[in-house]
Order: sequence, then structure tokens, then C-alpha cells
Amino acid sequence: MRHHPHTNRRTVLKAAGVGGALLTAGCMGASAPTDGETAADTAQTTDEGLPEAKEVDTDRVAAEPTDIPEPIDRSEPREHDITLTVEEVTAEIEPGVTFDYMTYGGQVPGPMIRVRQGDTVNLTFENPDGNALPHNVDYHAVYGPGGGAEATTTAPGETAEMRFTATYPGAYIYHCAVPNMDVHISAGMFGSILVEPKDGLPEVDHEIYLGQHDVYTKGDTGEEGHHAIDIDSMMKENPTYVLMNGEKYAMTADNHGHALEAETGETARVYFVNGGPNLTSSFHAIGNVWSKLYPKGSFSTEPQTDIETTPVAPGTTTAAMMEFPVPETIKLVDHALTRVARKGCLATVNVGGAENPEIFTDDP
Ligand SMILES: [Cu+2]
Repeated sequence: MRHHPHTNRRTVLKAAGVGGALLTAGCMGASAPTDGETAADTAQTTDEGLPEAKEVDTDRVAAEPTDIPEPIDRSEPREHDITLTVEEVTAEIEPGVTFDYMTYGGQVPGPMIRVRQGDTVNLTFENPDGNALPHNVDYHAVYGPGGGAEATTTAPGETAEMRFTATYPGAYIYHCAVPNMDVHISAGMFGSILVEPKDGLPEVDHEIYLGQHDVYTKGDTGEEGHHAIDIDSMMKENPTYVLMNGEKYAMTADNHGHALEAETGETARVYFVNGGPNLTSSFHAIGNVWSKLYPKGSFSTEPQTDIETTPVAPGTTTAAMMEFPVPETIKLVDHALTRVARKGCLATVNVGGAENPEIFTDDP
């Protein structure tokens, strides 16, 4: 899958008009912004003597949907040494709105782990010094206490290790499971582990990795400034944002130029993880259909075919295929559409190529 180039995950922002919270990037629990302080107050003076809005580094948390391990092409099991690192980081939900994320590997969803049924994983779990909170990881692909949560519970500065064998195939979620787990997941602590069946998966031209989750903040949707987590709205399951890959409209042409791209005649398989913590997604591709759907991420049952919308419950990864017979912009959405129109849940795929008027034309 090609996409528009971007420089790197770290995005430099002009912080004019945004409170000092941006200055705490990477430092969970750092001091709150001073009331009334703006970037202009702390602006540097240039050589020309003109004040310039201060440039602030803010981490971009949106996972690159194509930055995933290659499909597996081997017939024997192997071992994997995998390190998963917790990064608490302040980043933008949308331009001008910052939030204290908790992440695996600095991205939402966390890095996709890909193994073959029967493979063994030697996992190193790092909770670096500088983080504020204890964390762990529960893999739904693991037989064992808490899916590994007990073995990996660590305070900042601690590292834990565990080993597991992926005995059953499927697409699974992993997530933080400390006692405050809803807060940690809502702050971004979830990802996917893909356990390929022994015979592998059908070949496709593109693979796309997306994660939805719901975010509850004290601010209103779109209200400029720093947003703290709001337990009240979490209790009511009434999120401020519902996001695809951790940011409002992160995977669209209008936001960081991250629309996905494909050509007519190609195929794609989407891995879609719903972290929740609370909302079930009604996952739909506008202008397309899930030509093959692996219900609830199961690779050991026959796929369903030609499904318009599939429920994806919190704590589930699903896998689904798309074909691209005509050029169009496909919108991948939660079909509870207020979450798309107002709360941020959208990714787009730009399909280029020749028109196919037998299938669709706007000039009959
Ligand atoms: Cu956590």
C-alpha cells in the first residue's frame, strides 16, 4: 500500500494560540499549562528581531497503517524476540487539541505483531523510567494468567519477560490490563497480534492496519487546548472522540496527507482492532463491501462473503478483504455515523486507475 510521504512521526507544530501543554510532550504528569500563558509569551526572538511563534515538538501517535510485518511464508515454527515498550506521550487528537496518550511503542494502535500458529514469542516488556504509571499487556492470543498481564505488570523503570506459544490462529487484540484498564485503553494502550494459520493467508496486494478507540475528555469535541481524561463521561460511555488510529481523521488526505492509496484491480486485507474500551464499532467501507470477512478475526472458520457492515466489539480484531473494481475514494468508518461526522472516526483509501463504466458510471 502506498501513501503520501511524510517526514517522520514527530511533527513540528506552530503552537500559536495553544496553551503551554504542548511543551510537556513526552512527559506524562509534567506541570500543567500556566493559566493565560500562550506560545507568544515564550516566543523566541529571531535574528531579525521579530518574535516568532515558538515551534513545539509534539509526537504524532497515529500508527502508519502499512507499517506492519510482511506476510509469513514458511512451513516451520520459529521463535521471535519481541520488545514492547510503553511510551506515555502528549500529542494532538486534532490540530490545537492535546491529550496525554499512553501507548505501546509511541503509536496507536500499538505495533502489529505477526507470528505463525505454533511460533514462540520471547517477550520483553519495558516500562521506562520517566513514565508515570504501572502498565502491562494482555494478549488475547495467549493461554496464561491474564494473557500475560500478570507476568508483565511493571512500574516505571522496570522490565519484565515472558514466553508464550501462539497455539491458535486468528487476529487478536492486545491491551493494557492494570486495574485502571479502561483509562489506559482509552488513552491508547491497545494493538493487534496476528497469528497466521499454518497454511498462511490468501495473497493480497495491500494490507492495512487500523485501530478504533473511544476517548473521554473534560473538554468538548474540538475545544482548543489540553484535554484531561474525564471519568464521568467514561462512566456514561459518552466519548468526546471516537478515533481511527488515535487521531481525528488521521488517515485522510486532509490530515498529514495520510490517505491510503491503491489501484483498480488490486486487493487489500484490512486488520481492524477495536480497543474500545466501551463502544462496539459497526465497521463499514463506504463505496465498497467486505468481499471476504473473517468473523471476529477467526481464520479457522470459513470466511463470510459480501458483508456490508460488521460489528467489531471492544476487545476484538477483525480481518476483511476489499476489491477495487472502480476508481473512487473509499471511506472506512464506524457506521454509527455521528462518530464519523463529529467525533473523528475515519480513514480513506484513494483508488486510482481506469474507469469501469460497466460497473459504475456517473455519465450513463
Ligand atoms: Cu497501561
